[in-house]
Amino acid sequence: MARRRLSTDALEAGVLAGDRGLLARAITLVESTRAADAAQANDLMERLLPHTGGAWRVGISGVPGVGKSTLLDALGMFLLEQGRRPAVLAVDPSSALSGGSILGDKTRMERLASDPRAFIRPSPAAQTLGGVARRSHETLLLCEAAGFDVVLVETVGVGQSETLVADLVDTFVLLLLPGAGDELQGIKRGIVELADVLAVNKCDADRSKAKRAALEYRAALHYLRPRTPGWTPTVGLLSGETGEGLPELWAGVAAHRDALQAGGTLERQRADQLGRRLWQLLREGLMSAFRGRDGADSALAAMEESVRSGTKTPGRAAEELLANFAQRG
Ligand SMILES: Nc1nc2c(ncn2[C@@H]2O[C@H](COP(=O)(O)OP(=O)(O)OP(=O)(O)O)[C@@H](O)[C@H]2O)c(=O)[nH]1
Ligand SMILES: [Mg+2]
Repeated sequence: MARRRLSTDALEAGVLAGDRGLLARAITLVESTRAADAAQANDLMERLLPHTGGAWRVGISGVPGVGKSTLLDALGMFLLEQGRRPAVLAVDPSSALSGGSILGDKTRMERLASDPRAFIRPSPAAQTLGGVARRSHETLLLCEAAGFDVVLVETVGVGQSETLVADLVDTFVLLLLPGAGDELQGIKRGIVELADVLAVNKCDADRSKAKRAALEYRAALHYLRPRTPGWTPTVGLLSGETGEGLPELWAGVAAHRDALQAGGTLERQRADQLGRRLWQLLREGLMSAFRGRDGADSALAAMEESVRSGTKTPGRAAEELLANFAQRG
């Protein structure tokens, strides 16, 4: 689908005016992998930089099926009622199947998707890195420049995505399932450690089970070090479907926000995130420069084969490849 390229002026003005169509075009630009687009995207981001930073950035995570999309719809509507302007960056698991153009998830965020005051940007799960879209950081900033004052970032809970999303947002909300408390013994421990606000979702289905899970998580959290100094993560009961526990969930987010703002922690956290973003982009850029040279693929494949068959050490192979890269620039 070849569309006329929009000028940076037009995109800048459109985003600043809060035009959702032009915001979507700007996001498509920053997501593009073409070199010409990347240059324009950097220009645009630089111009918009003074208009960013104004939103509260909230990550919503949890295992597939925990109810993230259902909650985002309810939370988005709740925020609209409070006069906020929410934007949602969603990861859409279903659109991976259809090639990613149509928002299968819109059925789960029906109310919010049809409200002209809100903005939803889906990313097909297939195009994400560990459940976080490649350009979520920039997309989030674009939403801020467009005047959205709460940006909700959904991620599929597949392990590494939580670390990535914690690098992106101010407050990290983790949804849990009732009866899944024993997950704490295993891999989820590291994820729970990152969470600022936790909620046992689907409490409408089995309240006593949900209550028990919340107690277990609360007890376990005592042994974990909170991400924000002076903040004790909260564990509430929630139903994205009935809306029960929603005001309490948001109150938890607001309280965490206050804790972050006290003592300049928020500024430091955002500065750290920017620093890490630079390194991330550098790594990405170096890798693509490394792989993008003529004949790089076959040279790499040959070298890898030598390493796999034991005729070359990995160290020597890396040394030779890097020397070659440095020489040819
Ligand atoms: N009983 C109950 N069911 C819920 C609730 N929230 C979501 N569900 C159901 O759980 C299923 C998954 O909900 P989603 O909102 O799509 O969950 P998700 O976490 O976005 O799932 P993925 O995007 O696939 O990772 C759906 O069938 C929902 O109807 C809830 O609060 N209570
Ligand atoms: Mg979902």
